[in-house]
Amino acid sequence: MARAKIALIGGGQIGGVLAQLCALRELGDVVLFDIVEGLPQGKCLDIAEASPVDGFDVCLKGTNDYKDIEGANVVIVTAGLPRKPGMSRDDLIEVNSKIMTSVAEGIKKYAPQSFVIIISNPLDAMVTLCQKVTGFPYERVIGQAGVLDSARFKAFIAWELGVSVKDVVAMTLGGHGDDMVPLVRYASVQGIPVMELLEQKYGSAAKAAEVMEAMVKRTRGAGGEVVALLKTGSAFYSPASSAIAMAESILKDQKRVLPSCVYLNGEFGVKGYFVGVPTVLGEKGVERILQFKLDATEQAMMDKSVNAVKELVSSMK
Ligand code: A3D
Repeated sequence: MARAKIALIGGGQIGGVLAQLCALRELGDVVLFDIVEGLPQGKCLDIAEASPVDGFDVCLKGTNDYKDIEGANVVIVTAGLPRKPGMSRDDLIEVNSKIMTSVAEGIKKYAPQSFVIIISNPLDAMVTLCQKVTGFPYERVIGQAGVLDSARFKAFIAWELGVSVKDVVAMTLGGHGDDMVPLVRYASVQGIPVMELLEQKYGSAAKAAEVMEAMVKRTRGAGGEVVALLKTGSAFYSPASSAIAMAESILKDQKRVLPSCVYLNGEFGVKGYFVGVPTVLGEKGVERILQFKLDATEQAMMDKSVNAVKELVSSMK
């Protein structure tokens, strides 16, 4: 059976880690595209020369020609500028919209059957734009944000409670901005509510709420925390890992439940916008959106986050 083909558009910080993860996990052959000559070729050669050490059998090709992505099963897009300290994701909209338009045209022409996972910011707007330009069915154009935002939330909970990250279940909904919605009520350690464990640790509900509030705040600002430390760009290891989990679920038909930025047609009270919600990702792309009831506070936070997405999208027009 032929190996899957994964096209990575953007060979910068995230693109390079994506290529390496695809190779290490033998997810498929990799084509890394960038407009900068030599950059994708150099990164692919570098990763390929580690193959005898790491023991992976996949082909890696760096390119500046869209033709090379022909026949890709999955395309992951990171083309675009990242944030620098003091910038919001939304500040990137003008320049990254132009880049995304050209990228989407390339994907439409050379990989018309592919599943597309967007990482470029501002995420919710870039997914919207990519779907519009490609005209691909909604189940084939999705954005990575929720897997990472949820991973950050899970990591903070695990560190706070001194338990393995593997045993924490937690999720964020909404847009990939400061108004994202970390779901406290459903956060658990193997089903045991996190709030109950925090209350045991600190001896009062008030202190538990305070500690959780700090974790929610840190989750919302986690991207900015990394930007402030790096100074020259934004997070790249964790966004790459997150998109790989989505690609793997599609390529291997795992049907994992992963929060993804997808087109909503009435789900969670949202119609006509791409917003982060729990989805089942499998061989057909977005196979299902898992709906559940939000309480009044959660719904209010979701509405606020969705309004921010609407404003962002309308600023693109
Ligand atoms: P960076 O290292 O600058 O890589 C971007 C690459 O895009 C560069 O190599 C550019 O040469 C390339 N590029 C520019 N224009 C084009 C074009 N027209 N066609 C193809 N390639 C082009 O950035 P990065 O990898 O750190 O980040 C990439 C994007 O991901 C940025 O927009 C970030 O803001 C975004 N990002 C998203 C998340 C999410 O969780 C959603 C997290 C972190 C970063």
